[in-house]
Amino acid sequence: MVETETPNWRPMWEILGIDMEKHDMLLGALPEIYKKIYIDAQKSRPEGMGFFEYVVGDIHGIRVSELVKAQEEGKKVIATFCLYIPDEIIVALDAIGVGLCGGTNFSNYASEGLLPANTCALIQSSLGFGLGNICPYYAIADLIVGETTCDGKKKCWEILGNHKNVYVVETPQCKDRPQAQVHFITELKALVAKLEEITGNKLTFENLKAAMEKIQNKRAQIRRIYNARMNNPVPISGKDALLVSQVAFYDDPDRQIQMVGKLADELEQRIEDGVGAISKDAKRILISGAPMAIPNWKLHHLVETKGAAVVAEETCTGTRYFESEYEIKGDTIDDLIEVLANRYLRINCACYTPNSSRKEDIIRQVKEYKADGVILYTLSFCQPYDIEAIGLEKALKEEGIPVLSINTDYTSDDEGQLNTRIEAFLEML
Ligand code: BJ8
Repeated sequence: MVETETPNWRPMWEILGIDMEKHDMLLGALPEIYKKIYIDAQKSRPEGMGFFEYVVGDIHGIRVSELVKAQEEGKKVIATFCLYIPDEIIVALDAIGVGLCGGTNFSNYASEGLLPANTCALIQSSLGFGLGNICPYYAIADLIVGETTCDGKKKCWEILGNHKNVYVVETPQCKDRPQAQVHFITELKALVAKLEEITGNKLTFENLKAAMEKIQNKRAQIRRIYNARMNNPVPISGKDALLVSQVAFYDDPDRQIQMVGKLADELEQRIEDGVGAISKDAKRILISGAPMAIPNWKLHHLVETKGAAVVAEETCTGTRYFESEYEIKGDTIDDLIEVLANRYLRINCACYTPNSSRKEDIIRQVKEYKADGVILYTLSFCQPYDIEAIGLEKALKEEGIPVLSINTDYTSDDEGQLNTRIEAFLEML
């Protein structure tokens, strides 16, 4: 992790009501994990990763201080958990969006007794961060926006709502139906009304259009990183690309446009110069499945320490975040909201039925990223992704695509077994 002098953030955390003892433990452990995974295990990293390293190195500091300052100036902080909640609406209303999610089991102690043991790691972790007062992004949020995707999350909002200001968007279940579009538009308008009430600002055609342009630009920069990953040798490791995506969820969109854009420039130059982050002969792996919230770097680390390269992620912390571009067209707010609804309903998530386009996305991406094999990644006790993985494994094999299914959690208990299975899979490719 970059050794830079960081200001003393303790007074800020104390004002936010952070449990300092637990927080010290959390931040105390992170640099070592980061060093092992990112510094010691990698060579030939792009220089542009320095910025992302700095952001992670001060994960609860500088960005939180920006949010505190923005709140003092009257802005609101809106926290979300799912790609289905449009950033565009939050930005248009001059609020700040932060993606909240838990990628470590460190926080699970705080959700113990509130969730059954057979709850997915992501929900256990997220709820623990929220209730344990160890995440300043939770502490500072003026509103937490949930959604009705999987059952575990639905129940999580009820528990969280006893302690925080929570609003739930009802995402439709059969997203391909015409009535789902009508319903989602109604829900998005209700979200607009809620956010107008919280922010005191009014949605206009102009501010929504400007926000859509900004968010599309942010996504376009991330797409450039992914486009670069289609090359051989791959100019950036999967681990580093994952970090870029994870940071994108909570950093300032304008800064992201600039810094991700700068990194993309560097990667494009690396391609021209034939510089790779991982050997040209490395096996190329596409990972598909559940999102990987920061600091969940487990699977990428296991794959890349075996000499392979993760070249893309068909996940919400991967391609689902930036694919489904849209044309900004229309003359009214309603027109723009319809464009947004159609775009978001195209995100292929296992919580919806049917979700057959996900298979098509994976097959297309295997070709685009020239992947030698696919790893289907599911979190233990996540039924939607688990069930889809069975059908996808069969379907991909029928297409002649080598596939490995991995079901895991945030612990390191299964690393020995996973190492053996991943090694065998890579040898077979
Ligand atoms: S659009 S993937 S961000 S819902 S792993 S909590 S599904 S039990 S996260 Fe997601 Fe939106 Fe879909 Fe993307 Fe439930 Fe499964 Fe846990 Fe999950």
